[in-house]
Amino acid sequence: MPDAPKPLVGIVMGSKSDLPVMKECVELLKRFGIPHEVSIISAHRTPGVAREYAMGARTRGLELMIAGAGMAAHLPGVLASWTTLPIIGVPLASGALNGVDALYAIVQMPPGIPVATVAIGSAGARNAACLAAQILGLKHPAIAQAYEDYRREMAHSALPAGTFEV
Ligand code: RP5
Repeated sequence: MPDAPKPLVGIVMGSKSDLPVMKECVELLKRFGIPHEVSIISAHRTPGVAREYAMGARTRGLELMIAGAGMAAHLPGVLASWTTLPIIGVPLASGALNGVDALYAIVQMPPGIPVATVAIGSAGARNAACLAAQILGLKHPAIAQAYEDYRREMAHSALPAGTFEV
């Protein structure tokens, strides 16, 4: 049996409670045929693991990381501080502020260490996979094609089948 392709994307989330939403990101990456790995790493509960993971990512062949977190949501920024790979941050609605806290924490990175921030929750999780496909598609033609197919299918499903009365 041939070896599984090496992951290009590392999906990281702060808690297993983030998994139901981040699964939507994983499903889309699968659809685009993007090899990936999924980890649960907390920037505040396991900061050493977060550092090791980000520092070793490029050497292990990852080309970008997607990080989902809720509440103070420092995980994407912490990963970004330990690597020069692009980081996509997904704010999750897990606290009393419904994800607005996480959105601000992730999007408001000081200059020099960006995190490409997508929408709160499930729309963001899916858009993180789309953005990853767009970035990786610059180098990997099969991924660019898979994403174009997805966009075409989306356009078709938005078209009405015929005339209809409202
Ligand atoms: C963050 O705190 C996680 O990303 C999660 O969204 C939130 C709550 O974590 P749990 O208390 O459910 O583990 O670190």
